Amino acid sequence: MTDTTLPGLEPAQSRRLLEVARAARRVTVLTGAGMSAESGVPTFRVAQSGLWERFDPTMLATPEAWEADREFVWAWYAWRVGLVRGVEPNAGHLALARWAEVPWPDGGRRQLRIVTQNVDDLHERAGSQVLAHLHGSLTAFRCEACESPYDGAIDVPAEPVERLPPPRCASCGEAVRPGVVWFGEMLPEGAFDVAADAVFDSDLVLVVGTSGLVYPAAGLPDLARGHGVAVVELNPERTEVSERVDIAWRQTAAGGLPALVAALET
Ligand code: BV8
Repeated sequence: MTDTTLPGLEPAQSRRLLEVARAARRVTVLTGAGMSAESGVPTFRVAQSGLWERFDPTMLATPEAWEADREFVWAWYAWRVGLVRGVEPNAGHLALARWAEVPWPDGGRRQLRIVTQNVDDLHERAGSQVLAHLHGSLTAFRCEACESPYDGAIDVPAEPVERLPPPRCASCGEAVRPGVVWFGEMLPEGAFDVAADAVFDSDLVLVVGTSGLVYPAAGLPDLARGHGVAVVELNPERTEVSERVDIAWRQTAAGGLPALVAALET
């Protein structure tokens, strides 16, 4: 095993992280918007591009905004659907998919579980399974009234438009809404419990690309740490969780994860 120094870490921290990662048979990765940033998907903290730059996403991603103006909020989601369809998983997503395949010294399998706050499908398109989409998914739509799943076409305008009528439910005729969790809404049934069980049952929790501001997701690293699990943050910036992790790795997802997995593969 070559003594690799991971980009963005001091040699001693790099050795420590590699030691923990090599010994970790059960790894849970908690990802936020920064995981998809290098694919070209804007994070929540960075001003949305173009038409939406003057709107605060945390004000748009609410039941109140939807009730107030469905066509305005639907246009934002249709734009995001088009954006995600037009990008690819980045090297960080692909590295996580490879990590799951790195054999355990006795030839067994490592267990890599992904819990994401992201509503895109880039982990899945990179070949990973996602244990929990804590905040729902941009690829799932349902009737706002009878909750029938909607699997019809989602028309994405060629150019961003400020208003777009949402599709209507085939069963009851009411408006179709995105299958995401808005601020003030409960998480999908059981999602948080599944995520908490995963961090409790881990040798290593890696927190990638989240500002750690949105609860209850932001409480998962503390749960891990309180349970004696090693917690590492991978984020180019300091965040709300930085003081509460064992190693704060100031690197990007696509910069750090491929280097870490390559070191595990040697
Ligand atoms: C809940 C889906 C129980 C939608 C999202 C008052 C009333 C009601 C609730 C609350 C309240 N006060 C507080 C709450 C709780 C609230 C909350 O936490 N609010 C915050 C703002 C204080 N939470 C909720 O409402 C949750 N539900 O609590 O239910 C309940 C119910 C009713 C009443 C009481 C309690 C539901 C929250 C889910 C919201 N939905 N998304 C959509 O996408 O449209 S949240 C959305 O924003 C994302 O999913 C994500 O979770 C969050 C953004 O956070 P991040 O992912 O961290 O992204 P961010 O942009 O912030 O940061 C990016 C990071 O990446 C940065 O650190 C950056 O440095 C880093 N980065 C950048 N580039 C890279 C990088 N890292 C690595 N590599 C790079 N290249």
